[in-house]
Amino acid sequence: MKKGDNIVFFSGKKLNQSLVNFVFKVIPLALALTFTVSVQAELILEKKRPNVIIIYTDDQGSIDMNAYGATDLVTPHMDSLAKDGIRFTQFYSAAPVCSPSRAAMLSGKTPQRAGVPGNVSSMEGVPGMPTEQVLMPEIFKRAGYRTAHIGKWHLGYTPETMPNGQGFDESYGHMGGCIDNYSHFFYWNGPNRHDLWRNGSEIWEDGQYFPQRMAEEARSFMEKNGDQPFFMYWAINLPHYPMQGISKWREVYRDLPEPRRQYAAFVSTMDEMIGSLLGAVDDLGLRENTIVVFQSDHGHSTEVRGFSGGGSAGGLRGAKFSLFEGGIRVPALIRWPGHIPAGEVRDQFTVSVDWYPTLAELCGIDLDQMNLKLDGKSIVSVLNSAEACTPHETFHWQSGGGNNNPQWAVRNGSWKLIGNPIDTSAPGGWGRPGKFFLVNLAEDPNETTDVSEMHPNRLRQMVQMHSNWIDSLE
Ligand SMILES: [Ca+2]
Repeated sequence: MKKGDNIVFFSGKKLNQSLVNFVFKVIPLALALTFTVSVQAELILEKKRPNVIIIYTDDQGSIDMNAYGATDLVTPHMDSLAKDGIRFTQFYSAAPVCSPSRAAMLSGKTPQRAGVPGNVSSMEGVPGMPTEQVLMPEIFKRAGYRTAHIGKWHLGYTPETMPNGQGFDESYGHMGGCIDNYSHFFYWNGPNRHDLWRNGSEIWEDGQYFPQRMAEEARSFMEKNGDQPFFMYWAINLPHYPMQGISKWREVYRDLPEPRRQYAAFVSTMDEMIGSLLGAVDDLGLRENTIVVFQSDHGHSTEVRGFSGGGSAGGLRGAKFSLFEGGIRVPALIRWPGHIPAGEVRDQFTVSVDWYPTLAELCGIDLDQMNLKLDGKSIVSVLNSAEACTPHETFHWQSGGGNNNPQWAVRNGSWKLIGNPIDTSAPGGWGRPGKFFLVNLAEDPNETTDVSEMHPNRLRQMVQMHSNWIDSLE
């Protein structure tokens, strides 16, 4: 029944009894039925809305998974996501370090526009991600989802910038950059302090293995919320140092050389925890109606706390902190059985900021009226076809250094220019190879040779692109 029908009936001057009956009995009944049907339809629609799980790993190298080419690691559960979903080969993090990478993914904006250009403090009482940003959990919450943060945060350590202040209904984990996985004390510098929280209150779980606890929390959240669509951000703090893999995996890798041995044990421990989560998804009958996204926050670490690097970017140059490919090109996967292709590979240029509009589109959440000004673009067309165009002709990065010669990069098509490059994978210590590093990735994917002197016009053009982008931020 159309809305206008009522007006026609009520505007009639002579109403006979059957018409009166129709107006006062049939219409209300029809309206009531319509209402019931539409409410039921809404409930059904709501039930059918897919759940979202984002598994965001920490300092996992570009190829540290069998599906990406590692031959010395055991990673069946991560590989299963590639087998049952889509694997990306040119997927970038928006930053080569923890906080800005997370801020960009959760806000759909470059770290500069999200207000988190560098790592935020791991000290209680210091704010992080500006609260005026509308994060992905906030838009899912508005759409009727139950939202959870599990694991690492590293985006602010004040009540309003901790997860419950930024759109998460539930939060379990640590607020700073890294912890010891048994004592849950901050593991970077002193003063040594405890860092484990549930919904904004400090909790103590002395001696309990944090990776296992995260997997249990994830299962328990899904058990409680299986009837309502949920959005879960599992910021798993592995394989970030300290390297604390379980003894079973340390034994498996005992013959690998250091530091790969300890890193490998931690990667397989992480894989086992991911397997536990995926098992819970299956046990609860949620497999078909749950989108699982997987991504590393940036490249592997070559810091001394990680034994100067057990991770691998394969042939790619660079690591964590570097804008060479090994710092920002990351393993990334998405699975949604029956809805997106299984076992396929996508080579298009895609970026972590794309998850926000992509997941919103897949879940039927309309962002058009929200004036969000995202840098991310929906990659639903890329999911559907290996032939679809990349939505990013150009993307920009800037990292570290403040206003004093920060490292920056711009990729335009297959060309990439890095300004003030830092090579954190250089043998013998971190290197600074010149002022500019220009490369055509189609010809030199491992960024072996700077060709800026051979292509002065392109160099000039791309420096200008960067400068225009910086101007656009102000
Ligand atoms: Ca990290």
